[in-house]
Amino acid sequence: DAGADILETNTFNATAVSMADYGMQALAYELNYESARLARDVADAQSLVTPAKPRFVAGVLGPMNRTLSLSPDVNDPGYRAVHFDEVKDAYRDALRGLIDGGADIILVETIFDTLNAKAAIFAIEEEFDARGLDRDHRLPVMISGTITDASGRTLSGQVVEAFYNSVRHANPIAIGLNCALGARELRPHVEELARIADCRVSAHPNAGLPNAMAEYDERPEQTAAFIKEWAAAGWLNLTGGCCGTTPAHIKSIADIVAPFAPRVAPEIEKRLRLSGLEPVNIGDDSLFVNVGERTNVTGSRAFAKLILNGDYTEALAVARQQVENGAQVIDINMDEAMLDSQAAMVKFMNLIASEPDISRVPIMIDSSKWSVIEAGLKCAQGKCIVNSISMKEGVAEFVKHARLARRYGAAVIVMAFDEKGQADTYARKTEICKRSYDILVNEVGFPPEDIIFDPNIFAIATGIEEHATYGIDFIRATEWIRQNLPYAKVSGGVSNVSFSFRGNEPVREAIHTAFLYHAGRAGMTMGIVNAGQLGVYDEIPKDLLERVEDVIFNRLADSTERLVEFAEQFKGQKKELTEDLAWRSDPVEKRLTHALVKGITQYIVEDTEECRQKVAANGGRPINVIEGPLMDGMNVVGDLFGAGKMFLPQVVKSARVMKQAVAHLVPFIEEEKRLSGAADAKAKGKVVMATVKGDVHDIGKNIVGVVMQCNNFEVIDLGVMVACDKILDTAEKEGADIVGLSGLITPSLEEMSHVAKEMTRRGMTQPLLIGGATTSRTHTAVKIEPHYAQPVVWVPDASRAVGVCTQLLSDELRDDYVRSVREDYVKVREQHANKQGARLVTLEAARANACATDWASYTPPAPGFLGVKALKNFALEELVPFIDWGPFFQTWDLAGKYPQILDDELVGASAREVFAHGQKMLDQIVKGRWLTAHAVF
Ligand code: THG
Repeated sequence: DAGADILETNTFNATAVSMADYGMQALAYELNYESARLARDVADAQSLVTPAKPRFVAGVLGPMNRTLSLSPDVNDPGYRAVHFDEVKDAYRDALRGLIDGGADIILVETIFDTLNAKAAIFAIEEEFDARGLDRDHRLPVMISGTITDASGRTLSGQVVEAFYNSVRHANPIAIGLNCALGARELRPHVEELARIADCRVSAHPNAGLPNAMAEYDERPEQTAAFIKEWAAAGWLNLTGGCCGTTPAHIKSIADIVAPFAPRVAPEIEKRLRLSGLEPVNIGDDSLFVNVGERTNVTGSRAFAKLILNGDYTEALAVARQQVENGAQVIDINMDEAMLDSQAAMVKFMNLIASEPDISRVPIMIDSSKWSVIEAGLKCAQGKCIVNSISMKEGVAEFVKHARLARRYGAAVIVMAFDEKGQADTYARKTEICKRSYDILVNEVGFPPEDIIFDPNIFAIATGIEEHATYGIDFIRATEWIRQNLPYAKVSGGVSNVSFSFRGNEPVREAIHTAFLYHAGRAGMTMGIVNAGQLGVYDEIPKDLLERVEDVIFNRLADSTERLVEFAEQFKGQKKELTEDLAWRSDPVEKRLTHALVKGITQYIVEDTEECRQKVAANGGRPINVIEGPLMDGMNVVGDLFGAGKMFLPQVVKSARVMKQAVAHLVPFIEEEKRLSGAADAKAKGKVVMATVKGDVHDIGKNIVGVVMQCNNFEVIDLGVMVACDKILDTAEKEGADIVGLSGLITPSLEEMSHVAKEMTRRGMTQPLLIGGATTSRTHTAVKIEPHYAQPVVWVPDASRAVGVCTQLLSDELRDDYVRSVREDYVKVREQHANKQGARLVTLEAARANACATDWASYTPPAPGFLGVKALKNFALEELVPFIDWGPFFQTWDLAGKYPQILDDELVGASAREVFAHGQKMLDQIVKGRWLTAHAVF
């Protein structure tokens, strides 16, 4: 009725993975089937009414409550709560229901982790195949991601273009964005999609952000006004509404965009479009792309040793150095006889996913075993390169691997191998590449720009006659491929070429540099290289260069002998490895901040210890290190996150560094307690806390736990997804003094109200604390506190937890504090009720209600005087009663966090005192900012 062309099924979380929380996984198919059928009936009925405007059903596959790219455990970044195949199977089951129920379109939406979406795409391809739906009969697929951070990235850290590169293989009829922060914030990202997408572009935003009561205030005409601009700019083909939008919103949107022509997709150049967290697009105008070779157990003894010893922290440092040294892609290879290669690949890939400065770049998954490659592909949200496929086991295997690579959304390296073996001459190299190309492009339908040929770089200057032409044959084959196989790229393992000079690093470097210079000019797109060990062609000593090039081009009969002899003088020289360690000479406080911002754990224990000693030397206590420099560092992280300059995976890393620093200090804090005899004394109080049922978010809660323990509270943390009974049983059994509830998602608000009611029913007496990103003072006052007669307190962030608990458990402070909170909440409820009375009306209604004036029959009174009148000699105190402080306190959010300011301290205070107090409070808020980032979780 509102004018929508497409109806979405209400199946957002109807997958076995999500429904398992409720023991309803077996119902996933049925939920999808019935939902699609319902929408089908409505759409068909409406289509009969308006035959000129047929209505369609979009079967929705939502994002799930478990995510493949992020670890839910801060202490174990390699852990995953769910696996690719599980996610894929769950989507497939849901999809069957949607298709059987009559969906016209499959819509994968609200994607915050691209890897989940890739599993959905895989399931879609599988199901279409299973139903024998060929290219002309498959249902159209729409893909829609969501940008959740001010940083303009998905929750799992991808920028919009990287996201698009990761899902383009679905051949969607439309790519879009939905949900999240609302239309206002979405604008630049829709614009970006409109610029880069070669399919249609869609956007269905939320009605802005919810208010404190989890309700949406944005009115239909406001949402529509934003969308109108996008339609007018020619960015949109489809639009609509997500959370908080109503039929009235859909009507406003449909009406407002009706006059505008749909976007016309621009001509998008065929490029090899890869991605990590960021896109890497490689075309003819691109510079040579360095692929880091060091994360290869067969290519680096050092890396092999780290992996075999299970030292993954240092192994990650190798990957990071590759990126720092200029690798734009990293090659990962775990093929080693003494290793469970598949397990090592999965572990390393998952760890890399938690390292934003590594996973920024695309990954080349290198293995001679297909199963290892496939296991690696299941861990990457970005668009990877498979290294490699070839015809060595026949055409059937080659085609099968190519199809699978495509289904995972990866580009491929094709080695110049066939059933007879590896191509070693120019003729064999070109013949095999041509044959592979034709099969891939014509039979498999593989995009030619995603094919990267490797015409085999073999060692030169080996002294074996047949090897003399290896260098020049590779370069000539490269030239031929680039001229004859449109859009295909060329790569190679560069360090192979110099194997016969192993141990002579300067000469190897010169060979690599010269070889790359010439191969690059011939059209070599990328190379697997030691990124930190490439020189500058012009800086190779001329005499050495001449001998190197003699070998590469096979110019003289004795090229090899001449180079070998000349190379002798460079033996044993080593090149210094440089890592940027300038920050290590900064003062310790600055180093801590640097480590927190950059997420570097390497020196955190030694720096924390140095800081602890420094603080101790000045008479301070170990806790001061946490409350001072570490909190300051986290302030910086919070500020950067707030400003969109850091994104979630980076902040998670910071939290991990913070955790290690705190872990180092805890024994010192305990020792201090023991020495002061405090350990014998009773802990300040016992707090039972949990993330409520239905919610898995716990970073903020974990930080509250650490801070509380540092302050001598005993904390029993029940973890996440904790049922009400378990929380309250534990609180009773343990004789807890306080119960704390945490939650991030909106449904948790209701669960918290439920817990409050249960506490009343059980006749409990413990104060109840409420915290987490969607909780608010208003919600607590209006929806929770009325259900429980004992103290209920909203705790805005972890820095307040200690203060609140101390006051609640102190014999002297408790009564006053509880009274002030209560009075405050009464006031909040009154304000809220008043607001409810004054419901917003439509613009038309407001205009109709305009004040009718009658100027004709009105005679204004003459003013008492004319001109300027100066009021002088007023004391500030005299003015204070006339100032409305409300806006001041609201603007700075002082009223919520410091209710006592309004109530007690400043009654009768002078203006100067009010300002001084305000200044102090602002200071604390600024200091407290570090926690807002965590509260977001
Ligand atoms: N084509 C494709 N993939 C490949 C290769 C290729 N992957 C592996 C390899 N070849 C490319 N990678 C390397 C990595 C390291 C070295 C050579 C090639 C190397 N390593 C030193 C050595 O063996 O002397 C190791 C020294 C050390 O232990 O640090 O040279 O051709 N598609």
